[in-house]
Amino acid sequence: MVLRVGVIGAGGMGREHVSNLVARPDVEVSVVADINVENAAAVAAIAGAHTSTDPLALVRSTTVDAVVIASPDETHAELTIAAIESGLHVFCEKPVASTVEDAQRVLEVEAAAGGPLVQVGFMRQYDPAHLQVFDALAAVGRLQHVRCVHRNTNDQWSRPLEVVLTQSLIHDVHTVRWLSGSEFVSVMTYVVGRRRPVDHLTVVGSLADGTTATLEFVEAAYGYDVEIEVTAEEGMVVCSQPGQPIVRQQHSLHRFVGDDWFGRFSEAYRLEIDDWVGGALAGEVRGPTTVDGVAAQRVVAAAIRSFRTGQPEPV
Ligand code: ISE
Repeated sequence: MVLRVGVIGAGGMGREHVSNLVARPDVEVSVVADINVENAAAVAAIAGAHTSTDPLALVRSTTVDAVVIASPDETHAELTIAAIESGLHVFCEKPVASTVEDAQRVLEVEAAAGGPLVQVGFMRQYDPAHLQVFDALAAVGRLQHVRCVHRNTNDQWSRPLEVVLTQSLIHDVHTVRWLSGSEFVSVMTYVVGRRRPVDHLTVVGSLADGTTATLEFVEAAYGYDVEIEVTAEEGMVVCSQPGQPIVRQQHSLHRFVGDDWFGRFSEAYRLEIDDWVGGALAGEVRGPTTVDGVAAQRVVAAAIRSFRTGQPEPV
């Protein structure tokens, strides 16, 4: 069987997903929709697909079995709901919605449609280096603390706290939930904002099983760098950029740090979309679900409240 896929959003993520989808013999990317006609045409050309400027018409058409939603964040909830109502399998980029209420609405519509149909793009859990951390945790006893450090290259970006949390730090929220198998119960937010609303962000959290977590984010000047450090009762597990040698030379020690998430997580993007296609063809969802999307959005909402009140806030 061939899965006929429509792709909504022809920006960087739409392009990445189409490039991975065309490598599969069991997928036909039939339509790429974007309000920007040139972007739609450029990404559609990778797959020999048609183009559209009307994403809602795409999800309501009978020419696709499944849809990838990689449009701007604020469109995710409405498009995902429309796709579920059309009976399509959905891969929705994170966040599944911009607010807890909208994420919850997606979950309700999905439940009313008879079960999970949506995989959410929390791709860290497909990254080989993250998976090595996950596997290594089995041998180090109960977790005490998870530290995630997330450095974007986009030094020139100036995003408000709400956007940094829903676009970037939400990945680390999911990483902590996935690695610990536990839920955040409260969070406290600290922001350094001297040159822009958020220069540096730290969210300190406590989880239901007693583990604590620090989630740190910065728009870094030097490169895209994502690290995890887990402290457990019998040892520690540390993960950083994979596949780059450490070079000692002329009284210094070097390791290459890349530019962006496309390079750092290319394998994770490939593996997550493979898993989604396999699930959609089998009529199931195998990766992160809307339940994960709602849970992460609740942590984000509490982190925003904590910044406003200056107090720890329950999730
Ligand atoms: C971006 O939208 C992503 O999803 C990247 O994975 C993340 O690292 C980055 O901070 C976000 O802006």
